[in-house]
Amino acid sequence: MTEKLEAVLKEDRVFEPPESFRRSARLSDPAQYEALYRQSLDDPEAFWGRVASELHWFKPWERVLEWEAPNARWFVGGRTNLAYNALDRHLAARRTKAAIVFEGEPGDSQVLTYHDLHREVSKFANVLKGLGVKAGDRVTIYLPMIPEAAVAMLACARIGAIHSVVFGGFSASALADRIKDAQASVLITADGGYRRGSVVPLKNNADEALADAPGIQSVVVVRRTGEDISMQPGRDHWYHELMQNASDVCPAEPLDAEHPLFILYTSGSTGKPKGVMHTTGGYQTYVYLTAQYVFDLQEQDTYFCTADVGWVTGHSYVVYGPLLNGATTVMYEGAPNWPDPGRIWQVIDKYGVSVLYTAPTAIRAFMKAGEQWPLKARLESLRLLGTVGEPINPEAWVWYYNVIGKGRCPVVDTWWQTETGGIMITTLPGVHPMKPGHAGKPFFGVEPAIVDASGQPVSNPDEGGHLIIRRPWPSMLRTVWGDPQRYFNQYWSQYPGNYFTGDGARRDADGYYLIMGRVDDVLNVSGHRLGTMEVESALVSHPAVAESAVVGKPDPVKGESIVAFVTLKAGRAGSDALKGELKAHVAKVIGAIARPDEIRFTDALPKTRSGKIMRRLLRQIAAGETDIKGDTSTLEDRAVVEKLKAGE
Ligand code: 6R9
Repeated sequence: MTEKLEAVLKEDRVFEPPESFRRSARLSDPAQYEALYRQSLDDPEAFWGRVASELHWFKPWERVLEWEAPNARWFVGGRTNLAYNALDRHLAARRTKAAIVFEGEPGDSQVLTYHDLHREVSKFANVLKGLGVKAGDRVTIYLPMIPEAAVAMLACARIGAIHSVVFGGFSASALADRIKDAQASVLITADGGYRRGSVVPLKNNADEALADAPGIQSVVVVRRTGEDISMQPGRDHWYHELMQNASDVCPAEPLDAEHPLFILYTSGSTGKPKGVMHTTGGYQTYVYLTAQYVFDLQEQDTYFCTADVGWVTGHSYVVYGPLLNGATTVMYEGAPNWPDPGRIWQVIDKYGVSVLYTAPTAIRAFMKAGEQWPLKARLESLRLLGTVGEPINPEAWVWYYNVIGKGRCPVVDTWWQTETGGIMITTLPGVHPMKPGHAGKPFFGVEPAIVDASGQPVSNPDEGGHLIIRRPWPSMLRTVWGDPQRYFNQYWSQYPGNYFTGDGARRDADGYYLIMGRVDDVLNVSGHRLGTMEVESALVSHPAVAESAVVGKPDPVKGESIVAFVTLKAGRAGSDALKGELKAHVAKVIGAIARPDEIRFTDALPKTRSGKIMRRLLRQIAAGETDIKGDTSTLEDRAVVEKLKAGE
């Protein structure tokens, strides 16, 4: 943790919110933040009740919160519908305003007004009903970043079906695992999607997955690339054909506030990815408010978040947060640097984007490609910049601020997780001075703390510890799908009554949080979470592999790269060809994002006497450190470490 920290701490400049921004910001006075924050902690029921009442409820709640750790219920007894709040609620004042502006990788584009989106969602909700989908049923969505992805999510929300979006970059077997775990009955996919000039064969992957996931009764296929694909009669249907005959009248279902909204799979330190479950009333209230204040959303904004809907950022801040606020959200299909590193800046100029939200790994890649690319664009529509997904190194922060924001756009460094549903720690753009590398202050209603292993708060400013959250917030995950025990063990057992984030952090004398990264066996590769165990079990499923241990290694662009130490079965010899084969095997089992960057063959792995792999040592070896620090007294065989260091 200390090495990571040193890199982060080099910058000590503080940047005030630019005056031109502050003048028209929703909040511009630190005293306003302090007063609202205090209210949100002193009387959370009054605070969140007030926010929720800005949305539509078919039936008012009886109690704002019922809390008995680890189970929270928000807006108890209330009935509402997120699709209604994101669409119908805006029709009177914003009917012809652009809701979704879509840019395809090949350069095609499409604009859906609130009226259009409301119609498409209503029709697709009727399509789902026609396929027998009922409230509470699970629908898996495996689509590229095209408007139909948002339509499908909102259509599920409209009828109370629970969506489970699976990132289009995941493999057939990862898709099959997620379909089976959720026991989904309908799959929505496309013939293909565009990525870096080639076609991702989504339907072929889906067919392969379905051979192993027979619970799916109907598949809806969006025609995107025109690929030749096979359609299984009776099971597979074209989206456009079903939509042609669907009625555009579908009243939003009045759902219980705690009705499940979605499941989203994410990696943990042990076992298979877990299905994080979010519910309706609290989630919509929290993402509505965070999108509004953190991005300072105003009527004339054009907002662009580059995340894929396959990740939580795509759920909360491509689709739900902006639409709940009646904003215009840009969806971009492909890679932001395809066909060249100027693409993202062109998209910003083309649509006049005013708020940009992206990941540090993308910023570092743009830095590496050179200033000439953004300098070719005007970028004058931008007024606010955001980052998410991993710690941002101050160098990248300052580049983003100067080269992209030209010193006139505040940068919000937003810390949150799949489990938290919405942004938890950030500066507010018109209010707080910015410190590069520090995420900033807790959002309204969030009470973080930094504790040592025994749960005692650390006593000094800038002292590192585990980041926990002391009380429930509206968009908190409610459970791990099908596994309440794992929900308890993972998040609530270490510090009873408190939510454990899995991150290390420190807080400075001004109350700014600095996130130091995961303290568990979760990697963060290009802002994507991956469990070391997932990659290890993919490797071990190859016939040549006896055992493997996977660790992260600091990487200047990706944040972390994946290094796999592998021991082979008797009679198998390591070779470059086998390294290539193992990398391809992992990509096939999980998806390209999990492909190891480096494979190292070894005779043995360093273990404790009780047989636990000592990853701490492997991390140091992977990083090329020669002087192995820390306690090695429990190591069973010191010679193993010497050999690994020597690269044998
Ligand atoms: C939203 C999202 C969550 C993990 C989280 C932390 C890391 C996210 C960060 C950050 C430092 C930030 N993380 N934002 N670290 N600064 N601004 O990314 O969700 O995919 O679940 O990842 O990402 O380690 O625990 P998710």
